[in-house]
Amino acid sequence: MLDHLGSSLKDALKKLAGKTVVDRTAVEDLVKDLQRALIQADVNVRLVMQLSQAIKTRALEEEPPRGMSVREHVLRIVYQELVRLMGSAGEVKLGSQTILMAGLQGSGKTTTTAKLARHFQRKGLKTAVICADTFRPGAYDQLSTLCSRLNIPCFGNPQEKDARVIVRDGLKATGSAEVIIIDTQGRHALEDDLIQEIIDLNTLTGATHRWLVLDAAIGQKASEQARRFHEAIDIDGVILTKMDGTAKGGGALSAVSETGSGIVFIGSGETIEDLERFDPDGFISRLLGMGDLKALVERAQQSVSEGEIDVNAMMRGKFTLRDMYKQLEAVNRMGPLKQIMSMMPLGNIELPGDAYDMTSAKMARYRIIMDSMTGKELDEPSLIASSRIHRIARGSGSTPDEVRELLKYYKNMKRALKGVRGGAGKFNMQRLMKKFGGM
Ligand SMILES: Nc1nc2c(ncn2[C@@H]2O[C@H](COP(=O)(O)OP(=O)(O)OP(=O)(O)O)[C@@H](O)[C@H]2O)c(=O)[nH]1
Ligand SMILES: [Mg+2]
Repeated sequence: MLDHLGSSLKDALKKLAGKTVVDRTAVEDLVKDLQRALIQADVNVRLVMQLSQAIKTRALEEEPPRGMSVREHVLRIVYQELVRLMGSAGEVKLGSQTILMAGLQGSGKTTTTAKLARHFQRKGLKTAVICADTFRPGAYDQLSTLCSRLNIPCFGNPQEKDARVIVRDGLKATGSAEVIIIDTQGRHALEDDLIQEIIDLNTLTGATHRWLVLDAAIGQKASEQARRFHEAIDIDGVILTKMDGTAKGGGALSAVSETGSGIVFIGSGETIEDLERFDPDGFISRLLGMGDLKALVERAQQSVSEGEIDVNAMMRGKFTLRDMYKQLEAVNRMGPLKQIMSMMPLGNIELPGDAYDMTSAKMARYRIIMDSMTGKELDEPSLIASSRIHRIARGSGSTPDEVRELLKYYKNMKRALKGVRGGAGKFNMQRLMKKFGGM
């Protein structure tokens, strides 16, 4: 996500870290580097100027808090101002609500509607969706296919040409749901009848939230869209999609300031699970390579609660074949390992290269092999000597070499995960926080 911006910001900070004294020239250099990085990422120039002015003034005028070096002081200011640039996170409550989705064609409304439904369903809320898109052929099928996989009711009527009628009927049909999400049509450009329709739907539903879905790749044009939709229906939250695929999310990021509302979620991939609650602190920490422990822990907890994987135990250093088995199963749910690991503090862990690009075929193979192991072997992999390897190979219809390969993969994983632990053999929170806070 915004890899290029991340690495140029990191470079700018590294440069500062390498300087013997942090004086006016050093601050000015840093500010110039930051400006260049942000403008390249398509962040609105006016915002960049505001930000760099604020950093410069604060860095040169504010006294560093006691016990903090000038360098740390400047880094902290950069961090704080970048967080401020993102705006605060938009509010998401866990209660009864109706959410109206707005956005241009292809921005990701339908996908995000399903992702959101999944999000609220996970939180234990009874959720339903309405397809009010009468423009796109197959709109109802697209949404209802996504929803049926999740067992989420989806109301629609492909024969009806008036979205207002569909929504009126839909509200009746989905009345018992706590969360109702309404997917609407998109057009190439902002046409007046599209705007009028969304105004009508807003009035009709008395929507609790009006969320604007913006494709992160559209750059500066995002501002105009955001402004038009905001004027029409008073947007109170923005969802940035396709943050996984773009180098220039800065344009969309800047557009958020047009609505005066915060970013509520970020879409970071095509699967239903690729939706993250936006958190400005975490977002900037990650961008700057400080890792975002919070997001990791949240994600990890989510999967634990579904009986999947205990990342905390893993971090305490306990990692058996059984854990690996669960881990392989959880990878699908949690997203690619690489993405999970990018949320961890920088430099804390180095996974073996092949851990990242394990194919799903191989993952399935490994699971079959592990299915032929006994419970005891899964819990105590050291038991698995040559004769057991042959037995497992026979039982799973694989070769002894394949079993050895799996064991080798396991050992590599285990060794790599040890890197996360502190010196005392326990997961050392203090050390981690020091790394985290000390940048
Ligand atoms: N990589 C990536 N792709 C996404 C994301 N969100 C949506 N997409 C893809 O973007 C394309 C368009 O998504 P839709 O959800 O159909 O967009 P829409 O706004 O409903 O489009 P219309 O109904 O035609 O207005 C699809 O191929 C999605 O899979 C995301 O966060 N990351
Ligand atoms: Mg759609």
